[in-house]
Amino acid sequence: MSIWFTEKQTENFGITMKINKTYVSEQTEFQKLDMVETEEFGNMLILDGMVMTTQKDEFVYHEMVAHVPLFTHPNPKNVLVVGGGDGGVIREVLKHPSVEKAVLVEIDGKVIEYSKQYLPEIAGDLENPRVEVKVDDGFMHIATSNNEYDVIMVDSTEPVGPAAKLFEKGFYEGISKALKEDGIFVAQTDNPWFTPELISQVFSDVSEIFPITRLYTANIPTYPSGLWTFTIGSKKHDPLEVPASRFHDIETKYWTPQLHTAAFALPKFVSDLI
Ligand code: AG3
Repeated sequence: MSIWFTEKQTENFGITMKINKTYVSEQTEFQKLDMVETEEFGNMLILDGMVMTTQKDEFVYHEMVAHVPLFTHPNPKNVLVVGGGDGGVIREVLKHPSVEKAVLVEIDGKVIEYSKQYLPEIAGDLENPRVEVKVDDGFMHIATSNNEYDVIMVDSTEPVGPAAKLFEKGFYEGISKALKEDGIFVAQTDNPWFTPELISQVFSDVSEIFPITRLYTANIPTYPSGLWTFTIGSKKHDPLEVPASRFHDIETKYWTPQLHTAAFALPKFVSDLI
């Protein structure tokens, strides 16, 4: 007998994977958390029935969330990750020597705990001395931060359940206040096939707050449609005008200096959304 997991990505469409083992299946204080071993993509974290990360393709998302804004900023020192309790974005952030302090604010301590146990190559850097982990509400953390961060990365789940308020305009206003005068933020903004309105809405909200607003994409096979988007809001530095000399050597599997720029070249039906 074999066991298969399906994420219903829409009412009528899904992605299905063969499951070898279930390590955890529990209702936390905030969401349903499953940690499983898949045959094709290694260990996988699922929240509320949605694929969050897998050992095989996690590098794409984590590198693209971290390196695009961090290379856009000339000297990022203080960095905040909202969500992202699996630690993948933090691992990438630490590859930037300018970063003195990276704060992770994750609402669900169980995500951190089980990621350390079952996704060690993703969560391993959460113990690094440059990292401060807070189990707390990211929305509240943003609301109480002023002029503190150079770069903020929003590594949230989908706009349902605990992350719904992380897609609202008021949250982006809070982010702007929490950023320094030349700060940059990035948020994962879902996919153009099944959630085109979300992309349009977020882009329009962010561009009312930030003078520079940009959308870029990456290919993530286990996420809905595989074509994922990220929205950048920046007060001063344009991700499309990064001097080549700023791209220092880092070890990556997806991000390259060429891709930093190329990721902003959008298919027509995607650029029509913004
Ligand atoms: N956060 C974004 C996951 C969104 C996936 N959506 C879905 N499967 N419907 C990923 C967290 C990785 N650190």
